[in-house]
Amino acid sequence: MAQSLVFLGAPGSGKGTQSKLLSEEHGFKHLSTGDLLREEIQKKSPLGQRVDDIMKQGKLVDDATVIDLLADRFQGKNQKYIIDGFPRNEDQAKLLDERLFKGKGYAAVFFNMETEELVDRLSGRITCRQCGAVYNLKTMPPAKTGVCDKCSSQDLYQRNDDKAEVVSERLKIYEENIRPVLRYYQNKGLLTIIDAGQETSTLR
Ligand code: G5P
Ligand code: MG
Repeated sequence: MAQSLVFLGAPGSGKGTQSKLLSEEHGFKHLSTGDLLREEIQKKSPLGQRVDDIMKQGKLVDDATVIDLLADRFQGKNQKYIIDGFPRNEDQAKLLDERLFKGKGYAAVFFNMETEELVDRLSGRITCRQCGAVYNLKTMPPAKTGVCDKCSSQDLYQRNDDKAEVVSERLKIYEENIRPVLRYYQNKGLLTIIDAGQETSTLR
């Protein structure tokens, strides 16, 4: 199978933005566990109703639910993937290897950056509800205010977990869990660390 990528990093570190750029240019299939969960909430599916409150509070959804959601989108062994937002803890890293990447080549990329700037980025993020394009009101606004550059929808919204109090909970949970995940990939020789505190196009 072609080499897939696992994107690790704090909320707001640019995982989604870089996933979209790389998928468009290099043929990866982008699977964001956050996006998949938000789709379920938007559809008001039983799973969506179950996770809505958990996500509003910035807490993690249980491992089994998220790996099942991801496994449902895996299609065939010749596709290369960017897995964005999974794993969040060591158990999830093991599940990914056992269930989806068994014997397959991949690399883990850690988006490293300072917390202060993350809060600033998240407070300015807006997302298109129709196509998922991500903007930043301060640094990367759409060309026409309130209109998506990609699909012309006027449905640009602020995620409800980007409120200041929820962002601090998300960052706390991230800090509590990230080290064992990095160690897991470092021990396997699969970890690359990038400086995510720069302007957008650098990873490309
Ligand atoms: P998500 O949806 O995975 P997070 O918290 O991991 O949420 P988030 O917030 O989506 O990550 P990101 O994708 O890393 O951040 O960042 P982004 O959207 O690309 O960029 C953020 C902002 O910065 C944007 O405004 C963008 O324009 C700007 N920006 C991007 N790159 C740059 C740059 O290079 N320079 C500058 N200056 N700006 C830039 O997860 C949400 C929830 O879902 C559940 C949890 O409840 C979680 O809280 N969940 C899981 N639960 C359990 N297990 C899992 N594996 C789960 N995955 C999701
Ligand atoms: Mg994201």
